[in-house]
Amino acid sequence: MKLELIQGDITKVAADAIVNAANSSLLGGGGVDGAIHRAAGPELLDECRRLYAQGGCPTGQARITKGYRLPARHVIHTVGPVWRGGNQSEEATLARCYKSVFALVEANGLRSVAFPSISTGIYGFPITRAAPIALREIQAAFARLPQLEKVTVVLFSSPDLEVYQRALTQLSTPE
Ligand code: AR6
Repeated sequence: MKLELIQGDITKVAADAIVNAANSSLLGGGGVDGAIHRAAGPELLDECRRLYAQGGCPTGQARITKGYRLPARHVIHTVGPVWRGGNQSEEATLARCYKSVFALVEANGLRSVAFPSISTGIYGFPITRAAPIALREIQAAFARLPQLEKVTVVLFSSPDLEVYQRALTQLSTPE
């Protein structure tokens, strides 16, 4: 089992699946969602339109599509919480996103998955609070899923990467 934290562009990552930080329409948007749709090509939007017709993806849930022109075989779309100050169960909802993604990883027999930092861009979730939630859920998935070989967290900026690296150190050496 292997967890990697890297800085980069998730659309370049070859994995069984990359995760998209989408909105509940699944019809595209800005941030990593826009980048994934641009790189995957219009066939991704066609498949997402069919999911939209079936209700899209409520916050905290996840849906899987093919990866089309991406190096990744699949895209797992999840919808993170919008940060509203921290008293609207945002932390539990963010944890639920990771659990929903790993449920699809399990159901589809995937062995490698790459995540962006869900909710910490346009949705405004403080990254220092999101990082330990993400890392804890990833560690729980490794403990639960024997099929899982590699999880990569792809941070877009070097300050974001440092936040995740610090959070990982703190999780492994709690005071
Ligand atoms: N690779 C990796 N990470 C990226 C990339 C990339 N190519 N591009 C951006 N990020 P955001 P959210 C980082 O805003 O907060 C969309 O409009 C970014 O720096 O993409 O969950 C959706 O349609 C940040 O750290 O997602 C929704 O409406 C992280 O990805 C809404 O934004 C997440 O930022 C979702 O907002």
